[in-house]
Amino acid sequence: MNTPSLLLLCVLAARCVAAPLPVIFDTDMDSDVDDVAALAQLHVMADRGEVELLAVMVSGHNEWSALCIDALNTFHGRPDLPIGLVSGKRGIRQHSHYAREVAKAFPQDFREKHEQIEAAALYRRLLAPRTDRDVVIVSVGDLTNLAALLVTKPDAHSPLDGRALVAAKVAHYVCMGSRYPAEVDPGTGKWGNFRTDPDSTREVIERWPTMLTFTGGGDFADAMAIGRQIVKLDPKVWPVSLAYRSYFEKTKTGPVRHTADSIAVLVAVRGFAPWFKVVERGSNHIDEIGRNAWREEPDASNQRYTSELIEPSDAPKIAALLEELAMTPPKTGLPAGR
Ligand SMILES: [Ca+2]
Ligand SMILES: [Ca+2]
Repeated sequence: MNTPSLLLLCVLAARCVAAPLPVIFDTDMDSDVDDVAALAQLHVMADRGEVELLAVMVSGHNEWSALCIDALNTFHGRPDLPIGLVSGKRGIRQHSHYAREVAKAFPQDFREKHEQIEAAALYRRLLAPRTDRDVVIVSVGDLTNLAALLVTKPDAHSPLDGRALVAAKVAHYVCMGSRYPAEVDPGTGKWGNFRTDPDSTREVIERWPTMLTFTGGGDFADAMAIGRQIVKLDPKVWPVSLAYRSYFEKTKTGPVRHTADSIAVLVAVRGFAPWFKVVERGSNHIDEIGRNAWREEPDASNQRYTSELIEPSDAPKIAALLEELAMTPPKTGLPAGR
């Protein structure tokens, strides 16, 4: 082979290796524990070159959530990863059975070393300099931060308002929330990510300008529950193990927990194939208390959901994959001397 064709081959080969997917993770990191496994999975995918983790946003007012996130980020070798905080009166405070425990047991310096920045401002700062419409947002908590982002005004980072900035820079938003095709619980419980802040939920879903994929919870995520292997890890070494142990102990549940947030991460990074059935036609409607119903009409071409497996018998296989990802040691190695 002559030199020019060898060069061409090299260029083509380089192009075939996909660039890491730039991801912003927006989490409540409070009431439920599946956020911990989901964040661990994103870090492992970043270690493997699948993902470039740009930041983590906290969607609720629990004072331990950001510290817990920083402890997880530090464990995975990303101690300085930016963390954005919820702002305004819409964000709610939910109790956590693990965030304080993880924040106190593992190294983190969120209060001492990190910029205390509102999530909407951090979104703007991260999105503005992107050169392609390539960022993927995964929300596995309340939609409070994203509603705040959409109504931001032009600033020093960008002449675009929030919605235009999202339209220009965000390729895809994957939203873990509620159940499909509809959630019908008449109670007033604030659960499932949509009912916690219904106004923000409605605004985001009605106004989101790019592709929006919903992933469901309930039986769908229960079928892929994990935790049996995670809790076998040493909780003095592994924050994910401490989080799941603490959650199971305090809620008197276990030995497994659903993977709603992990499924959202998997879909965002690796897509639907070969497991997840997709419903393209229709759009998601949110009532006054935050219950959703998927309606075939009107069709929103940018909205779709998955809440069912193509082959239900694949559930254990997917659960095993999710648990293995959450238990993969950081590329930087396990912390020494603990
Ligand atoms: Ca830190
Ligand atoms: Ca969550």
